[in-house]
Formats: sequence, C-alpha cells, structure tokens
Amino acid sequence: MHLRFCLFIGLLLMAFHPALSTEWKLIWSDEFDSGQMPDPTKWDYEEGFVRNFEMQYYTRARKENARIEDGMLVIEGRKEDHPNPQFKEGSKLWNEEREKAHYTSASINSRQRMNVQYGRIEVRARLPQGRGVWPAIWMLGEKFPENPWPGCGEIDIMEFVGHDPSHIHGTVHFPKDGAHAYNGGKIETASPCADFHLYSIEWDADKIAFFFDQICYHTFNIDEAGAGESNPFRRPFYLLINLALGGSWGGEIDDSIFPQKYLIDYVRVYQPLKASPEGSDQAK
Ligand SMILES: [Ca+2]
Repeated sequence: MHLRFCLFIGLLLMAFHPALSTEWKLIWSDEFDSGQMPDPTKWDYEEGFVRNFEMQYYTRARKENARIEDGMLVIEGRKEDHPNPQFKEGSKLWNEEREKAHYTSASINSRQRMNVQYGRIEVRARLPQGRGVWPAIWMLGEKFPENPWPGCGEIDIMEFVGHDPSHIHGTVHFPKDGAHAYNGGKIETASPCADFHLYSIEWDADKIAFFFDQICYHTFNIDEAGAGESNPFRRPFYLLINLALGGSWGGEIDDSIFPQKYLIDYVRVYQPLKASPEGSDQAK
C-alpha cells in the first residue's frame, strides 16, 4: 500500500514537475567564489552603448561595475559620468551624440568560451530595484553578431524592469516570415529584489520551459520558429548577464536609487545524464 502510494505521488510529481523527471549532469558552472574579478576564461564583456537606447555605459573589467565579493558576482549600476569614445560631434545617433555617459554598468557574456545546445541553465540571483533598472539573464545564438539578430535567436531566461516590480519575464525572439517574432510569458512574484531566487530554463529539441524557482510559468514550442535544423533554437547559444538602465523597456530612471547591485550567486549549466546532442560545443 505504501509503495503504491509512493508511486502515485511520484507520478504526480513527474506530471507536474517535469524538472524532476530528468537526471542532469553539471557540464559548466561559475560559483563566483574565487578571485576579485569575473574569470576571463569564462567571461567576456560588452563595452560602451550597445542596444535599446539604454543610458548606461558598459565598462570592461572595471571593479566598480563588475567584481567578485563574498561568493557573488556583483554587477553594479552607478550614477557617474564616463567618457564616450563613440562620441561624434553633430551625430544624431543615440550612441554617438553624447560626449559623456551619465551612468555606468556591466554586461558579461560567455561568447567563444561556453556555448550550449539543450540542457538546463540556472542562475541564482538577487535583482536590483527602482525605476529604470533592467537586469537580465539571457542567451544569443553562438554565431551572433556574424549571424545578426533576430536570425541568431534569443532566449531571455529572466528579464525584470524596476517600473513593474512584481513580474518576472521569460521570452524568446526569432525570425518568422522575414520579420521579428517573439513568444513569452511572465509570473507574478514577491520581492525578487529582496531575496535570492532561481531563474532557469529547460531546453530540448522540442521546447523551452521557463522556471521561477521550481515553478514552470511558460513553455515555448520550438517548431513555432520553423521545422528542422535551420531553426535557431536547434543550435548552440552563449550566455549573457547584464544590468541595463533606462532604454526602450527600462524607461525613465530615478537617480535617487543609485548605486544598485545585481547579485549573482552562481551560474550552472546541465545536460541530461544520457544523450548529449551532436554539435554541442560546451565546457571547453
Ligand atoms: Ca556563489
């Protein structure tokens, strides 16, 4: 009787928590527990004004914006002036028209260091808060920028904007019929800025499932982005972690909130214990 009850509970758990039905093998991680700066064998940086009309200047290997502290990666958004080497007198382009940036932050990525196709990617983090912050954990197809967006595909494991502090968003972007298409979901949460939470996806050849802690709040059917192997979500991706300020979704910035710290406890990448997909080039 007891065994049958356990089996029943087990089947229920498998039905409602697909995460528990797969055995995972850790293939790459960063616990951020040594050194003072992000490990250059694992992480590269974006620099300058990069995208989305955002107001921060991303700095490279500058401890004020990215450092290891107490077992955490700290990405710090700061209100301070920084010269803009992209400045061109008379330019009307958003990334060239300013001689100085008025905010600094950091965006690290695993490009040409860790690419993964399929698996479970999880990040434990505490988010910054206040109007204007836009922290993210996301992925781009490994051939970006040679294969431009959205053709390369984008998987947003976590996005949060300070002006909507009770939601966490998970989204994919891809090309469809020659245009940009996206598919996403969100979950209502309490205090993602006060506590650490686990942000993750589980990704295979059929679907990408988005989790907040262990709750699956959205699933994307990969065939929606095209049948067969030319689908961007059937190719390797690399990881990015950044704190944007303002811009097209971050919106207006409240200058009284700074400095703001985005704390990342760890990044762990798993693949199923059996069957590593061909073409995957992780854990180099
Ligand atoms: Ca840690």
